[in-house]
Amino acid sequence: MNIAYLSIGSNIGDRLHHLKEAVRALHSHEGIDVTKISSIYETAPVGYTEQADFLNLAVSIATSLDPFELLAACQQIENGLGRVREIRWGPRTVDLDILLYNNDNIEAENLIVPHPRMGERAFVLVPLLEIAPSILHPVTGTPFAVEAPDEEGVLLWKKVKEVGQLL
Ligand code: A4P
Ligand code: MG
Repeated sequence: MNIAYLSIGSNIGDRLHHLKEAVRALHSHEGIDVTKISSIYETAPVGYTEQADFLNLAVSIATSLDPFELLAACQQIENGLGRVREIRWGPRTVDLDILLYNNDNIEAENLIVPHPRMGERAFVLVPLLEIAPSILHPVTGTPFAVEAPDEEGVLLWKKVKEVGQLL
């Protein structure tokens, strides 16, 4: 079994509903078990800033899927929840990114793992470190550090303690 960490975000419509639907869809996939879930954070948009605040969370999964199958499953879930790709880094009903997959270092055209921008994004790291506080970067072997998360606009929005709360 493989262990992967995913980041999930939404900033359109009923954001909590979209996160729940994404977690449910992951969990109901026969090759995926959602094993840990972070609290939900409200986060200021990064990259393209003329858009609404996001809700973000992180999950840990146990999966029999290889990384490319997992990417396809994530994209299927995004599409199923009505995601339309218009602006890069722009508004989205739901976005599922693969942060880490075991200790793999993948540099394919359609998949880069560890996620290339995760180390500098508090909206990714604050939820991730909540469920995996001692995790190390698979390539550098160093811990991930969040600098001044509050100043980067990441606020606890809903405390979540177990996966069942979002199913
Ligand atoms: N891709 C490559 N590596 C991966 C990976 N590890 N996980 C490819 C998932 N996808 C990966 O992604 C574009 C392409 O990335 C995919 O076709 C896939 O083959 P996308 O989801 O279609 O587009 P995107 O999400 O707009 O682009 P990207 O580059 O994934 O954006 P980011 O870096 O994920 O940023 N601000 C806040 N506060 N919260 C957010 O959640 N999200 C973004 C998106 C920007 N600002 C945000 C947030
Ligand atoms: Mg994405």
